[in-house]
Amino acid sequence: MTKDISRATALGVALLMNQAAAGIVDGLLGGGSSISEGSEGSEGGDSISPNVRKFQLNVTEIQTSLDGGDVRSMFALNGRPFNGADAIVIDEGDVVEIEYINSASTNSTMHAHGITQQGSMYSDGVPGVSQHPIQPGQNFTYTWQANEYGLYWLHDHVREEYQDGKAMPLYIRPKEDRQTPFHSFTNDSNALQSLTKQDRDPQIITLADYTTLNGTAQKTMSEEWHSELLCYDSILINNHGRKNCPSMDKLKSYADANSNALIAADFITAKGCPDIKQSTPAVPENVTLDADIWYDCTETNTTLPRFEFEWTSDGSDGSEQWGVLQMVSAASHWSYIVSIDEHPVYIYAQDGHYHTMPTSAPADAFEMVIGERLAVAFKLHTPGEYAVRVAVLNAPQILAAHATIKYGDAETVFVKEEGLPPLPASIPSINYGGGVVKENATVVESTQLLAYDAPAVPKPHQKADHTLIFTLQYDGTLYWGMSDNGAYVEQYDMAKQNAETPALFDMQGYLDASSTAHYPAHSVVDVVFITNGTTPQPPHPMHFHGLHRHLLATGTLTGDWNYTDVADFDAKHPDTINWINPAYIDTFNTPTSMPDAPSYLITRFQAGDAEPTLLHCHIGSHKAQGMEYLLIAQGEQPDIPTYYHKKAAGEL
Ligand SMILES: [Cu+2]
Repeated sequence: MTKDISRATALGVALLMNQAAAGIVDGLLGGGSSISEGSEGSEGGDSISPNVRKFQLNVTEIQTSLDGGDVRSMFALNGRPFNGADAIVIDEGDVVEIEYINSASTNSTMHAHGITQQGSMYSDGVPGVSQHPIQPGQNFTYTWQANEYGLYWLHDHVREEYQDGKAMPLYIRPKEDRQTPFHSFTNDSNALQSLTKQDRDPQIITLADYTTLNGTAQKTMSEEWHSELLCYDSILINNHGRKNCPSMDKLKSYADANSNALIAADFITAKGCPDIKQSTPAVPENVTLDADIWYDCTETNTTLPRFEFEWTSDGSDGSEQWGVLQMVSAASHWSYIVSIDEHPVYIYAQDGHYHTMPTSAPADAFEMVIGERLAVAFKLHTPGEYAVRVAVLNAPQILAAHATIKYGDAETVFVKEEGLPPLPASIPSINYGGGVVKENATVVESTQLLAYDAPAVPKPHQKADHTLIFTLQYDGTLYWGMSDNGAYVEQYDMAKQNAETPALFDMQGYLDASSTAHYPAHSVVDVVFITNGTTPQPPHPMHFHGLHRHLLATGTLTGDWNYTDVADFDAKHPDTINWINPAYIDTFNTPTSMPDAPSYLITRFQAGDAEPTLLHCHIGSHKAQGMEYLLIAQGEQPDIPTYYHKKAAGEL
């Protein structure tokens, strides 16, 4: 299967390169806010003559505010930060060409998060791995074939600047003959039709944490504070932010209920943040903490995003009507818990693949971690408007954002609580502190979904061809690392981003480099994450570039990881590993660890062709401090088009 995909991709690229050579590149730069697109090829493209979809993304710098607060510097894609949260929408099978034009003052790259890039790793957008950083005034054209479907996320991969505006969603509409899992929660023909239609043209929600400090300033300030930034201003929902300021009494009660040890009622600020001078011993006495960043809350009054759904009948004929939302977490730091008042959801896709729920019960709330994409379906029952709540989950900050869903033409009654926006008078399942308030609520975590159309797990109950045990560790207040050799805190050398020759163009030369592991192409590889150490650790959203992987098991250990390999673990803990239909994803959230309770998470996959791929924690500050590793599948590499060789050699 991998070989077929490679061939199709190579064909698509060859086609594209021929057209480029013939000067048929007709995508024009957008004058303002929209993406410019050119298109070529046959209708309903297939692997022989795919549609070629061309886009240009021009990066500039602007001054703006996305939450009604102070204006800050941001990057804009075609005139708007995050391209206004508007997605590039293509069809499964299309060849996509994205010309990334860097008109900003810092270098960058564009990674298509979740796209497997089999046979096209030269378009993975990782500095020092698949290309050089794109310098100001330069451009770079990414080309790949959409062999996947579902929701993805384009984002910069240099430093921490994706959070400053250089990111946006990308949606691949599934082929019409794709089997969907909708029948697992409804048999109603009207519902099935509507779900299929909405899945092809979904409403997309992008979530992100937002602050007036840009990524680079955050890093500089962190070193001065001896603490990461643990205090964001707002959560963006499709670029709409609102600075909320609940009463101190409320904030204190949420802090008490929050399980994170870094926040408590004794030292919470009006912004819902820890007063790190009291909570974190490493913070120097004499350091100045900016009041706007850590303490003072100034409520803003921006409008709430509203997502409307079709409501055509009064339901008296018994036919069902449903809503669908596709969501991506584009956050840089926090995990979220999400809930729609009075509308339990069936999560049916995760990281671009159809999945099913862990049990037959719908979720009153669900977790979303950085880089994760989820699709949710919910039954419409009583016309009206309902609050959508997004809260930071078990982190050292109390913060939430709101949107609404609406269907039918009933007039909405709004109620306003101190420091919050006027919200529909709907009944919540979660509160502002991320706590569950509905009785007997079902909450689904990111690691619990089951694959619906993934490939079978290779070598069930057997040892993989290659096992990598990664220890995720923490060193002091600021430094994170990971290693596959038991060494304490290996940190990825960020100077590699500017390496003379990116790894893709000298794989042999990188085999023995620091923060690098390798295995044979096409071999079955287990990656086990162990989170331990004397300091409690938060969950780490570990993201694999390249192929998706099966999530075999995750949990807490009573002692060290004392197993020779995953087959040994399986033998000693029968029925712990799901060999049948585990989640098939690209972002794996490791469980919280405590000093006496390390956590583990086991992944397996069958490697593709020879290629270098990155593995990293997606928390911006963890990645920036070195929580990153290079994985090399060794063997004969697929061909790389001349354009990318020339780019790597600095000849273009
Ligand atoms: Cu991390």
